[in-house]
Amino acid sequence: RAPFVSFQERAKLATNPTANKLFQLMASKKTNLAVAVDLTVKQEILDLAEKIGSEICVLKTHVDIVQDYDQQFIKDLQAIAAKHNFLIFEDRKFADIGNTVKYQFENGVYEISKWADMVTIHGVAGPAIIDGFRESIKTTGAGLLLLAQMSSKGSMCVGEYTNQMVEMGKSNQDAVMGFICQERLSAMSDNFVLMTPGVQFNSAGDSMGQQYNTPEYVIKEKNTDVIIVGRGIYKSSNPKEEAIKYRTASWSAYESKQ
Ligand code: S5P
Repeated sequence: RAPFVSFQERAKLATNPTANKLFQLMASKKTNLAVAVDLTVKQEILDLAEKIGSEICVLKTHVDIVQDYDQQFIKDLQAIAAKHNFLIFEDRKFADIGNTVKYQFENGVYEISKWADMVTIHGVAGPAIIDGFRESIKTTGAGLLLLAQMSSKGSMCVGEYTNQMVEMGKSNQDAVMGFICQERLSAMSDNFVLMTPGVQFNSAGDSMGQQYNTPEYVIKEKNTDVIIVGRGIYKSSNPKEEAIKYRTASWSAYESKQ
């Protein structure tokens, strides 16, 4: 396994401002738990964010599933993020040509570029997709997360495609803050944040292809940095208590690597 480098040290190596911010935040708040809040009513998202905000480093959204989305929702979410000190990750999975993703990022109903600290990107269209983000992230310092691997069954983000995504990140280190992946590959240098979805304590998967691993397995065995937990927390009858369990498990797994 690659030698252990602490989040404090990784912050110094970071080449993207949001990667730097997130490494520092994780080190000071002592949490490497990100929560995927895939709820469809804005008040439910805000209530959950308020409940679990103290436990997390990142809150991940899919704003296009929110039925009553408006700009006030974002203002409220940002206020909770500031109060509890976490970053906002819009999991938009942009995948088109540079010119189109520029519109999708900056315009439309959501105006994602105005508020997201980080967004996800697929590489199917080739590296020039990153040019669609350059102008607006120059002012906001937002980070791009490249989908190098996926958690779902039969994912085609494997092999040479995965290697190419890592190369795309390395050639665009100013804009790219890290990867969504299932394992640390030797080519993934320490300046990148590695975030892993498909995490749950007690489930093998769902009926639509999702596959799960435990926090310990992902952070310790697969050596990534951040776990992304969705249904394991937001579907729980006590999300706060559950978030504390995931936070504790993933933080001790991180500390055990020292
Ligand atoms: O490979 C991936 C990448 C992502 S970003 N697999 C995923 O599941 N995700 C996202 O992580 C997915 O869109 C969802 O928001 C979250 C996982 O949710 P859960 O309920 O299965 O934990």
